[in-house]
Amino acid sequence: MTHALFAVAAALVGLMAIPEFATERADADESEYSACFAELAPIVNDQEQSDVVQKDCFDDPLEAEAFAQNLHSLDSVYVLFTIWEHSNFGGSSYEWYSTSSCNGDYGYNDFNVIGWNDKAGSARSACGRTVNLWEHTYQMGASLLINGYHSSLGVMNDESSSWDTAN
Ligand SMILES: [Ca+2]
Ligand SMILES: [Ca+2]
Repeated sequence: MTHALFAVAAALVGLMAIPEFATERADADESEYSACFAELAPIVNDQEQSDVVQKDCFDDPLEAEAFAQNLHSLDSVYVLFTIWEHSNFGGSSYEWYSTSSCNGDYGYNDFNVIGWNDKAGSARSACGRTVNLWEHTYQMGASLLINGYHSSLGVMNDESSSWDTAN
């Protein structure tokens, strides 16, 4: 093998090694990402929290975005409340919506159930609703009123454990 060919071969090995490493990293990050969309029924009578009518979760951001675009284009879908893992609406997300209307009482009592305890870093209420984001499960402890987009949660960052509609 000439020196020139050896150099080319060495360069190719180097080029092949780097993308492989990058792919492994991307896979590792991707497996931790999740975006969920859960349909809630309004709380009726003595119910403690909303029934979850259906839930769709994705670990691929592009699939999640495609699902969200379709979901949000439907006239019968009313997004209620969304939390994101990081500030500025970054990382994984969990969205709750209704298919009846923006009215009624809604809530979710325990973020442990969905792997979101003490995790959210930003939040958004929609449908003209104000939401209480609670420090503890079952609407206990301190609460932060969420009205529209909150790009950071201040003292409630990585502390929230439940939510319900405040008005
Ligand atoms: Ca967080
Ligand atoms: Ca908590």
